[in-house]
Amino acid sequence: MKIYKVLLVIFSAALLLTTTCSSSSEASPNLITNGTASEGMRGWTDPDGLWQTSTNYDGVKEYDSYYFHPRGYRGSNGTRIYQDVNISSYRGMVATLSAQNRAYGSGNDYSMLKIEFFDSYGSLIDSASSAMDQGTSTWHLIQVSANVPKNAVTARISLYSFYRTGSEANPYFDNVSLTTDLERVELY
Ligand SMILES: [Ca+2]
Ligand SMILES: [Ca+2]
Repeated sequence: MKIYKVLLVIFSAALLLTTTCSSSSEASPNLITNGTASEGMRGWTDPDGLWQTSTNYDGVKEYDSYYFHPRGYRGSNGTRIYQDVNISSYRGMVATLSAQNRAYGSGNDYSMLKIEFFDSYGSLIDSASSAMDQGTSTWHLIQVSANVPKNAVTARISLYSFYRTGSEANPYFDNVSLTTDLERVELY
């Protein structure tokens, strides 16, 4: 009789564990508005007024139809577009920001992704940046992961472009994604 009780306890524990894991470890949907550039600049703030969407700018072929890029920028401090995402439902989870990225040519201009977390007072409480991507002329994934702080309300998502060479800065971005999960996504 006792063995049944033990088995029942083990079975119940296993069931509870399975239920807990399957319900809470699911990644969130993509929290970015218009990450595909299919709706122009909708959802994005462009403080420098330099960014646009194109499909074949200066012969740069698309990744998936329209992409984001700055035009005519040559400053050394970088230009960015950003959007604010409500992250309050995902505190304590790992947020992963990713995008397809390329430059005009190899060794060309630099790209970077950044996540900034703000609390309910609008104060910056944490941030994380991807490695500065040294441009290649082929589309590839760049990404950064960060833990969502306990008191985070807003995640500000930025696509950065840094000028290095030529007549303008030429990083291109497409398929921007922000998802959250309990586990850190392996960086590669
Ligand atoms: Ca696109
Ligand atoms: Ca350039």
